[in-house]
Amino acid sequence: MRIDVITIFGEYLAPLRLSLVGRAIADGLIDLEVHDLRDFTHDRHRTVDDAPYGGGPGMVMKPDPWGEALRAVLLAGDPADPVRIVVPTPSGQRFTQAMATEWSADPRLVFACGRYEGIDGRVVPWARTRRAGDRPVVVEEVSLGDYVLNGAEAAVLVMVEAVARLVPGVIGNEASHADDSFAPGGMERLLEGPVYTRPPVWEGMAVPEVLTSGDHAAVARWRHEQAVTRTRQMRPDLWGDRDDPPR
Ligand code: JEB
Repeated sequence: MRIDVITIFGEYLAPLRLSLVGRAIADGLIDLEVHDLRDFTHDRHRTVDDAPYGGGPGMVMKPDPWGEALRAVLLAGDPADPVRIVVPTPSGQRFTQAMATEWSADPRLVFACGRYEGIDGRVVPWARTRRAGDRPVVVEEVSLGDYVLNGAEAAVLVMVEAVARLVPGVIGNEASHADDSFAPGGMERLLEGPVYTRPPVWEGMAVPEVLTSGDHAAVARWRHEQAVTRTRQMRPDLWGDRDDPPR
């Protein structure tokens, strides 16, 4: 998978070269290309922002550098590959695990990182008129959640990590897949309960006895029970109006 990120703060993406995603990049499973939006300006000051039409506070990202950057990035890579452009914005659709799963099968993702009050409103509709090879480019405006960031870069760190761990061949991915589909937190839409490791007693607190019993069925039942309790308590929105069938 090739991932392009267009940003004025390339250094912000450096942590993606660490840990699991970093290994996937080093192994050639993911090709991460970070582009400086200012390289697509033509004035002495490499200007990417301007005052908003209609007035109001803050600045807006100019469409010109975005048009040039996106054109250049769409021309790069394998012309046979379809391209999905992701535009993080507080007014986008909520990013979900289902999106991460869908995107993890894509050959190309392009992240467009806005700053200031966002990107000129003509850029997304324009990008939807572009084609990659013979296919229309898919453009998705996506939000991490209902809180305000200063720009898209932190959101891109999150989205790339969520996607990269699902890319076939990424280390640690085989075992986690089982987790994602069956265990709490997966398709069942249950939160995970507490987890424990050694020592068996810490600060006077013992590990729940069932976990050291060797009774695998009892362990599975207990974990499910914990997951149900935790989900109803912390995330009634996930639990919805389900009842609690015995296991
Ligand atoms: C993403 C961003 C800004 C109003 C307009 C612009 C670009 N969950 C999220 N919160 N905030 C963002 C986000 C995501 N994804 C986000 C891109 C940009 C915020 N801003 C700042 C703040 N308020 C500019």
